[in-house]
Amino acid sequence: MLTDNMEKALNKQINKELFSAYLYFAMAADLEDKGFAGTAHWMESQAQEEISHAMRIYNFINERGGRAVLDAIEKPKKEWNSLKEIFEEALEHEQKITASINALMDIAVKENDYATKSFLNWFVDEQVEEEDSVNEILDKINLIEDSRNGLYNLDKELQQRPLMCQFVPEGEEE
Ligand code: OFO
Repeated sequence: MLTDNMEKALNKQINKELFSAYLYFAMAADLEDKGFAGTAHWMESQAQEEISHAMRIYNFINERGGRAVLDAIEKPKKEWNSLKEIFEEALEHEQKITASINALMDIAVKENDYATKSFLNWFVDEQVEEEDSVNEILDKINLIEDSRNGLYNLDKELQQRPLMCQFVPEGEEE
């Protein structure tokens, strides 16, 4: 059984993961509008991953006999000034999510909730990856500066990231 405190904190994290998805979809839409189709694709994949993080927590709450409760999702920003600004903000956001996962872990440790601690370990590792992948792209953007060639190649590289799932509109299936 989850304590009320742990359950509430996990539910808040569902909302944060869904906001992450919202934020990355908003970034993808802005990137698409600015002509960075490959980078927009990378962000769409990132947004899908965030939904899967929310689902993981939702399933865990249910498995532990708790009650998943959904709250309103904050409205994300619509526009950014540059590619660099988008990735700087994404990194800042991931750092906040890392802090939030650490705070959840603190609760689990304080409450001697071994099952939640074990569940959260996956998220602790995932956050290292999340920050690292955004940081890596940011480093490349800083190296490229305003080189059109460099931006073109980076956009092509980011296009390679696979989506977690493909949504095929009804009637368009193969
Ligand atoms: Fe769910 O890791 Fe990003 O936010």
